[in-house]
Amino acid sequence: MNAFIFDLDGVIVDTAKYHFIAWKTIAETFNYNLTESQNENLKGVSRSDSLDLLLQWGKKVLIQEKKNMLLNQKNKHYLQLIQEMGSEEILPGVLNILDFTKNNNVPVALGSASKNAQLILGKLNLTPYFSSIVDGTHVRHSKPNPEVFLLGAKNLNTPAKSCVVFEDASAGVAAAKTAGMTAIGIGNPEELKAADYVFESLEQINISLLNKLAAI
Ligand code: B16
Ligand code: MG
Repeated sequence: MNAFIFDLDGVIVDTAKYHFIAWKTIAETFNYNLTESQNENLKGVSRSDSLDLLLQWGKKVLIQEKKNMLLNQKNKHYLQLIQEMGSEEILPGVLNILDFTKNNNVPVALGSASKNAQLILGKLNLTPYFSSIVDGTHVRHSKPNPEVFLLGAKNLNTPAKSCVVFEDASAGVAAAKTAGMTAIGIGNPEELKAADYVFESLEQINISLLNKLAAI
């Protein structure tokens, strides 16, 4: 039996739109106009690495104290934006796959860069599906480093080669492949070329592929 490891943002729920609003507001404080296409490059990237990228694009250098202030400001705004979020925001196909894991005893972990992952899973009423939640508060290195997925595999007592990762970011797919796992890319096949399979949405994954992926 294999184990499944899910990324959060972009796979289970589309929080990227809220991260975008919050980062755009921060960028405006140093007169940088963050576009939606630039925001694509922040997907799967940790909060502090995202700020460093924004500062680099805006050609701005700040001392750590000021950076910490902006990081707190960004997260406060983001938390306000997701306050009303509920299970209606779960992406199509997610519940079907999670029910499949429950009915077939497939071990499931979360592998997310977000420090708000536990809060978000709770808002979506999805926490009971996960035997292990590994998020930005548990790892030192962010994706493409495989740490987050390797820790998930360890918590599930499953060897890396028997783990299947569902990811929307190319850095996440790279992390899964470096870990020696099977990677399912969710999104644009051009951006997720390194994945073993790519689907536009989890909804497109049928039961025969689920059985194969879970090695049932
Ligand atoms: P937070 P994932 C990532 O989540 C997001 O894709 C990325 O845009 C965000 O900056 C990062 O989490 C950190 O989030 O500010 O909540 O700690 O895709 O790895 O689930
Ligand atoms: Mg993601």
